[in-house]
Amino acid sequence: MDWPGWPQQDAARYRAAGYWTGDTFGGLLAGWARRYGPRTALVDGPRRWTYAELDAEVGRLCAGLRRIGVKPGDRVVLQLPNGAAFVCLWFALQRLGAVPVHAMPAHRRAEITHLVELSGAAAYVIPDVHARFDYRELAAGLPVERVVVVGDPGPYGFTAYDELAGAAPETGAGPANASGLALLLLSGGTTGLPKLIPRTHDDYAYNARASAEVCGLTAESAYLAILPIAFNFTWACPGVLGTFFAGGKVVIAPNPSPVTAFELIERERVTITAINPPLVPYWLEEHAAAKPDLSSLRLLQVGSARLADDLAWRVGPALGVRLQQVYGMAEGLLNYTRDEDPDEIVCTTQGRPLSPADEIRVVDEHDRPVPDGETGELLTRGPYTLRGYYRAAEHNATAFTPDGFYRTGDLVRRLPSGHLNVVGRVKDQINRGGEKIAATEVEGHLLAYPGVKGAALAGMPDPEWGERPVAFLVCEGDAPSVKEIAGFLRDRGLAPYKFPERIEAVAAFPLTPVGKIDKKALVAGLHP
Ligand code: J2J
Repeated sequence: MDWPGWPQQDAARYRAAGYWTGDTFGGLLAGWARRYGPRTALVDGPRRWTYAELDAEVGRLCAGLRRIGVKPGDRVVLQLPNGAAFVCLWFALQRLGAVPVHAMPAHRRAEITHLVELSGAAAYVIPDVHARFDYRELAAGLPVERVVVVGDPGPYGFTAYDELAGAAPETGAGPANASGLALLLLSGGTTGLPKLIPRTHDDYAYNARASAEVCGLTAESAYLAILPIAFNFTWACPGVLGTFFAGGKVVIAPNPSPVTAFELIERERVTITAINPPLVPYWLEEHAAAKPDLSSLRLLQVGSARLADDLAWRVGPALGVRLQQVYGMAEGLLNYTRDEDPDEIVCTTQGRPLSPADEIRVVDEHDRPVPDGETGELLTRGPYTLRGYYRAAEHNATAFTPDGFYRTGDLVRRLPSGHLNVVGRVKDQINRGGEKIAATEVEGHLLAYPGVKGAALAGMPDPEWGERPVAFLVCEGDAPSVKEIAGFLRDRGLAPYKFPERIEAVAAFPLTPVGKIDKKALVAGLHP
């Protein structure tokens, strides 16, 4: 078995409670096209699609994918920047019964090779060139049978996206197994190589639908996709999918600049969008300078890393919009502050669980519950939180409790109201303004550098990003520079956001009482 699903009893409970509806995404899109047909579903630059047009485009792409040999059950790695093609292809794969694997545009050869191999991908979808990077060159060296290029396919014999869309449309819902695999998300990771998160139609549809309800989405809503569209937050919390559930309009931002965002908010009368904490000061600055009309914007979601309380307090008064803090994870559990919460809660907590069926435990290092208000690791179980990673049996044995709770690795405090405060983390991960870096993954690469005998990657506090990666190295001879390490890691095909931004040579590593590298002590010893 590739991944452990929910035990029968829990699945039955989630169905009986109406959380799981038995709908697949292929069927959902067909239903939305019937219900919302002439309404605008998607806006990308000058191009617009009604729900009926989106459904037809998806049908053509589905037929095109089948023609090049993609079959039901196949995994297909999607690595596309924000654009309508991601939306259309994602649903075309659903209609076919194939499984999109969400990669990020920033990923490079090391990450994509791993994703392709781990998922056994039958195809890989890329742009031609984006942000000055030629994805076709990356694709040319990969062990994958089919490559689809949005744009110019180049000289490699790849398939052009435009060629796919030329086929006669396949209509209908597609395969009907809602408890089957619908997509694979990439985990932020803590150990070794990144893990894949299996999400089913039942659980992911609930994730998006319940999020849309909590955020008050209606057919009049317009969601602006600013963060990467493949990110769980942007895609389904409530994001693109939640907006479609409500019959609203999705507007694509081609880049994360506040200038672009403000233009689109004004032009399309956007009502809701989501950003990460590092963008908040840019929004405040640009808003003060340009005084855009944000009167349509009802809700500004901020999440993926800790938002400082003082910034949170400034959002409402400065921008005239309601803030919502979101503490979520691709593994499942989502926490939102609510419309009815007092400002104090909205500005100082990271929300409370989405579902009445989300089970929360805050525990000490022996998995014993701690009282409300005290700090402990958050464990969780529920109708949209995974029970095991994809093809990772060994890792699953320790990443979950025996009774199926996922160990988030986050340190939280729970208030009597049920709201959570994220105060730290026990997992070996760096959160660079929302971008997750698994320390051991990078350390593995650093150890391959000539003369490096020991490597420890840690997060150093940073006013702009929350934290930035710093590498502590034990070296034979001189330590390499930041630039030398960057060149080395680039050659090894690692995504640049993971590169250490500072190198510290150390003679030896301080150890914790249990004999692990004491990264806290290393960071504490940094001179500014
Ligand atoms: C502190 N840490 C946070 C927050 C996430 C919505 C929002 C975010 C993600 C996401 C997501 C945080 N304050 N507000 O998928 O749908 C850290 C925690 C968490 C990890 C998950 C969504 N919001 N975090 O960020 O899978 O450490 O998902 O466990 O990328 O981000 O990262 P990821």
